[in-house]
Amino acid sequence: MTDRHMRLTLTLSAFLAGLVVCFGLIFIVSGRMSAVVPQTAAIGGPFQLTDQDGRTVTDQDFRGRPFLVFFGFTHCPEVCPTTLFEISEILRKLGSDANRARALFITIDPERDTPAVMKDYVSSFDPHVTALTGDEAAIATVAKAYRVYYKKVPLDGGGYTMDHTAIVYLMDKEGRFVSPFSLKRTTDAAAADLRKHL
Ligand SMILES: [Cu+2]
Repeated sequence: MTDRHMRLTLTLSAFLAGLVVCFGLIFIVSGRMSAVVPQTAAIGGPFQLTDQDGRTVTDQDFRGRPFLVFFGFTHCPEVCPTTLFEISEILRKLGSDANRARALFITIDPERDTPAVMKDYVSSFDPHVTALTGDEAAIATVAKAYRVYYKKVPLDGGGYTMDHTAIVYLMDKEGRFVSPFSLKRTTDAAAADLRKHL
């Protein structure tokens, strides 16, 4: 092989390698898009639940306001209270604009989380947090709509705890899913993000 041939071969193989990388990337990107888009579009949906004052509430009651949605339970030792505390801080940062937003805390433990229990629990958090409960079927429906996993786990000493998805969802004014709402940032940054959707 002459030097010139050698160079040509090298150039050609570099070009081919480049092509493979390009197509590979397109494949990965398009593969991911098709996996992500239908899922995000399918998060959320209609629900009919009971708030902490015993009133029947549906998704339509939140139209016109962006809202955060978090599923949990009042007996949760750490994740739920921490998350609700952080959401409360964000709502407080919004000042009077918080009236134009909402945060929904939906129980995945309706057996223990009656409206009265929920009312007592959310009284420790920002007043713009609405606590929602319902019968087993209504909770199963809303959890499925938000693709939330939950499971009862028996405890050694009797009783039980709950395993559950701990994602905070951001929904826009029309009740459409925007994105997961990250709490792993400053309160200011999270409040600014929420404010964009008012
Ligand atoms: Cu929890």
